[in-house]
Amino acid sequence: MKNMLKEKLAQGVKPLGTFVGTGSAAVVECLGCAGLDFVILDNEHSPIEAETTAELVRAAERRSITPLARVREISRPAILKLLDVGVQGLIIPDVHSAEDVRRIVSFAKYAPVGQRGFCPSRKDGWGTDMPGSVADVMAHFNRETLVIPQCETAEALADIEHIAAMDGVDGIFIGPFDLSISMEMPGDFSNPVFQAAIDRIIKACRKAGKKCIFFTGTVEGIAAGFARGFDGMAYSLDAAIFIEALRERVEKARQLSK
Ligand code: 3PY
Ligand code: MG
Repeated sequence: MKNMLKEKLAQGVKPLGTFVGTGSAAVVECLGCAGLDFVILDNEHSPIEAETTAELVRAAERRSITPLARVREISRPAILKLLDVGVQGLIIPDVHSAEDVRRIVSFAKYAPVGQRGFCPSRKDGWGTDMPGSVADVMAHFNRETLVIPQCETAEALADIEHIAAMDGVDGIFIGPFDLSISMEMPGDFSNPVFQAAIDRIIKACRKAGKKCIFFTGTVEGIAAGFARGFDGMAYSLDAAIFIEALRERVEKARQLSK
């Protein structure tokens, strides 16, 4: 299956997505109906595991919204299971070093780039959708699978030029909350030192020819992020969007009912 998000990132059409933590396939369908480009099925900060992820991927495919997953940890089973149920890219949190990234690539990409284990699985219709020989399938998934480590630790920031340039890395996803915490300025996003770190990450990605994706909790932040030069933006998370939209309506209804 062609990775539409990869294509949109290459074309510079400003793809927009959100995190999903509710584990609801109906919510994923709604996000597709609403016109988002990608969803990040959050296996880190929510109860979602690979089994639920498979159901959410089906919903995403039904509505042509690219399913990515954020992995729970840097381990072979955590990465392999998500790729085998058909997610088209990985966001990997809590990266501390180039060695972490080397391990991520070795689990996520087939030889010769990495050492991903091979088995017919949901991603290829259990062998019925294989695009050619085993070698062709390996090359296909290596090409179509996005591997995007997060830059959200001071250690990753310190080596970001090296990390962004590594083979098998398609881009970097900045986690502003954890990065600010790791830089000992929790939530102080306007701090010039924090802003300089963001510029450094963008520059490292540009120099390496890789994509840079940012997270924002506001609609204004989406436009500001694209204006700053991010290739993609992740806006908020499903539960928070639902609460905000509903709260607005509840408040309006209460005002109108006075
Ligand atoms: C962070 O801000 O730390 C993130 O990981 C965003 O999801
Ligand atoms: Mg984080």
